[in-house]
Amino acid sequence: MKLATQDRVFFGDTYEQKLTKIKAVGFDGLEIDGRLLMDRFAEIRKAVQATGVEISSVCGGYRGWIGDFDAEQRALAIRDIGEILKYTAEIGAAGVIAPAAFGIFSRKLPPFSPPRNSDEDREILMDSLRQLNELAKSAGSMLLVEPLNRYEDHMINCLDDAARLIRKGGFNAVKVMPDFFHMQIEEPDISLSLKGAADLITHVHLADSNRLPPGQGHCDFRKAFLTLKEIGFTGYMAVECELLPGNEEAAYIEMADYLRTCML
Ligand code: LER
Ligand code: MN
Repeated sequence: MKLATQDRVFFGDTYEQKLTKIKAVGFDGLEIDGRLLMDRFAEIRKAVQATGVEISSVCGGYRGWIGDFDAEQRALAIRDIGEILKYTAEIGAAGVIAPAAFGIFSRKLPPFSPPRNSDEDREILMDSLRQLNELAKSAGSMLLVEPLNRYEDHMINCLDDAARLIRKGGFNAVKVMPDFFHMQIEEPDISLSLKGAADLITHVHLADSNRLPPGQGHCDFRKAFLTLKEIGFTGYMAVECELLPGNEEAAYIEMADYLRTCML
């Protein structure tokens, strides 16, 4: 298992600066925005070669959502992700992360009833996943479906929601991407859920139960990392968290050290 991080202001401006700092702070890889990956591809590839720090994964940087209510926005999401997947394959990252949708509807907040019923949601998602499975296959990469908590998405909240769709469609180039923050809210037993989706997990997001840096909430990372080892997970775990006030860089180094002790 390897540690990655999303970008931070204190990593610097150029990708050579960023990747050099990321290594010094204690990470092996960078999770990058898809738009930036495409716009600065030559610079990023050179920085990867110069530093040995990898691009672990790609998150965001496309328009719309794969489960968007708006047909045009959904088509844009599929088209943009299809393009990003080519660069993702070329740089050797695990895949492009995509929730069903982020922040378009929650069944737990007013007006409570979404404009589409669950059957229609499922049909739409299956159609998007079918198209993206083909695009990922031809690019030589993968789509990583991220379940979000009930306040951020109403379609895919648990690992099993994503796994069932992927298995039903037989989508070999689509995987499940667990995020520890969302799992603390949605999964009854994180280790059991990780085991249930074991064959589909190639990348994970790390944050504590309150979205703060790992170590600042009540997530049992030691137990979860043992489970990930048990299921044979060898991919990247990318930190996606809010920052603590104060010396952000020092706190980040401390967090990376903490994560490494949890991995022992
Ligand atoms: C949003 O809460 C989140 O976890 C992101 O990774 C969405 O892709
Ligand atoms: Mn996430």
